[in-house]
Amino acid sequence: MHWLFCGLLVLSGLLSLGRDLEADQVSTAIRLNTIGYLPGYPKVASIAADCQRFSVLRKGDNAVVLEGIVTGPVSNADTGEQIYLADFSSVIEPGSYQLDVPGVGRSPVFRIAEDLYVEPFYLVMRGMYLWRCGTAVRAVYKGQVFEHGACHLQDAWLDLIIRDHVRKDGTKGWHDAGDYNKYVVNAGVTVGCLLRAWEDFPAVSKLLLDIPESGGQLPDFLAEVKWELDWLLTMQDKDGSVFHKLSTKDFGGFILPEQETTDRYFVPWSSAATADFTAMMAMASRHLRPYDPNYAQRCLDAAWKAYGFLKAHPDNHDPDMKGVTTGAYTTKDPDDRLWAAAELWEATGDPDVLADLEDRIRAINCKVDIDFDWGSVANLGLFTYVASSRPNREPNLVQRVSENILSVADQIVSTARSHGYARPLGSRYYWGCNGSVARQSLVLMAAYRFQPRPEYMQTCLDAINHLFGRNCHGRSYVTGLGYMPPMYPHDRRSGADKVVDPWPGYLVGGPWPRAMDWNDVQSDYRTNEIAINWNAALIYALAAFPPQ
Ligand code: 9MR
Ligand code: 9MR
Ligand code: ZN
Repeated sequence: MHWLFCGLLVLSGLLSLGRDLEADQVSTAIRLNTIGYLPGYPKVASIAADCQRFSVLRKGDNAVVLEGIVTGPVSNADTGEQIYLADFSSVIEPGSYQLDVPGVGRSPVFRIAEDLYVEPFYLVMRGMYLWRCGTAVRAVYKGQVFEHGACHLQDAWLDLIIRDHVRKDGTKGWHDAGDYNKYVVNAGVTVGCLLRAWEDFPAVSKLLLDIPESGGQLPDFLAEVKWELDWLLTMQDKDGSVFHKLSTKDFGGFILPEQETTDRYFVPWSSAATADFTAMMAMASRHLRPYDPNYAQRCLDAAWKAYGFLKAHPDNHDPDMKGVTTGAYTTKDPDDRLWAAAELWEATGDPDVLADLEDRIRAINCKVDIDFDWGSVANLGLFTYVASSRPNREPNLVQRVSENILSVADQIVSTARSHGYARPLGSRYYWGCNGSVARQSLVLMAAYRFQPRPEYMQTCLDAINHLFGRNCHGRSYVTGLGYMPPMYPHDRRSGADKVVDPWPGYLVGGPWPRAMDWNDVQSDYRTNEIAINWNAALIYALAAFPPQ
């Protein structure tokens, strides 16, 4: 079966799971992936309560399919809990199950299935479509309608660029997060992760997204990314530089986007935005060329122009925000410039760009980051560099980067193994850390391509398991999916519409500063917002596990 089928799946099968069980039997002390498990992979639950035995019950007839003894306890430093582990990897028969732990209770119902991630992958990617700006969007999920009208059609004013009240087209793109602004730097890591998924996992090309472009020239996945690229192309100034963001002066209220009519402005350029733009456009040109060569050429021309500007302006240049107080996304540019050179070289084979890239790789001593986000995109460049089939790379550099990818992946594996909830990021908690947990899958999969060790794939699944419920909250961190998902994300659409449930398919930022510090309340933008860079990382992780 392929992603192809996901549009056809009857969602109600999955959704009814939560309903037919006695709510009072469920113990959130039993923490596992509440979506479920792929048959051929390890299955381990973390139990934060005293226990000895467990059994796995099949839903429907309550047959005991496995009885086992827990191991532990291990003391989990970041939550201060004593954690017991229940390993039920030997259960491989597809079906719906619950863990029963005498003296503790039952876990939420979960599935074992080959097609486990078909629906989550669809829903989380469709979340990107629902983030579209400059158009009306609509989705029906669990019988509820999520929709808004065409928004921000006046994007945007040039006052902060040319001091005249003049409008230039800046429509389309995705809203960044729970707010409706559009930021080039955060688009960078987002588009980078999505196009990396496109490149790494061929099954992605089969995904049907039910978007207006479906059935057209581009596969749906690329068509969705192109909505963002169309906007990004409007962010380049005539000289090749790229505006840092497009935004209202201050954050607006919790209204639907079409009701937000406050003026929005192009905000002056930054070198990081210009470099990320270069990388995105070069990468896009490569992947869109087979489907739309004219558009691909436009992307490549834009990338060269931005790169030329960067060459002429070699110093880091932070944006002059001109009093615009919304998301800052300021970041030093060396990592962005490295990624830009990597993608432009991969797209063109240009020897000068390769020289620039290899200088930059030497300058960071071939360092691979164990986690990364919008402020540190060197990994994206390094992955492209080592995966390339182009000639003339310096063998010693390729070797060192490859070794570093492997050793960092090994560290991620061992970090997950020593954590009570197998969290591949260990005890690091910060704004958006759920996105980073998902994004570690890019490092693991880069390593897997050199050395197909099963633990790299298993640790990708640890990341997914964590986000869907094997965490100290025992809840899914993704709206609309799994057990007790977030109900009150910091999302202006979800807060403003009349539907009780939040818009589905969105990963919330996650707990910090401590493991327990997540609050499912709308005002908590520090832990309970949603954002394109976090979803894109989860999309990458889920794309790694299409049905076999
Ligand atoms: O709603 C804003 C959210 O999207 C941002 O991530 C966050 C941090 O930049 O800021 C939020 O806006 C808040 C503002 O910073 C402070 N006053 C309350 C605003 C709404 O919650
Ligand atoms: O994801 C961003 C996080 O890494 C930063 O620490 C935080 C504060 O600068 O900002 C986050 O990004 C927010 C952005 O500034 C505005 N839109 C919502 C983003 C997610 O909260
Ligand atoms: Zn909009």
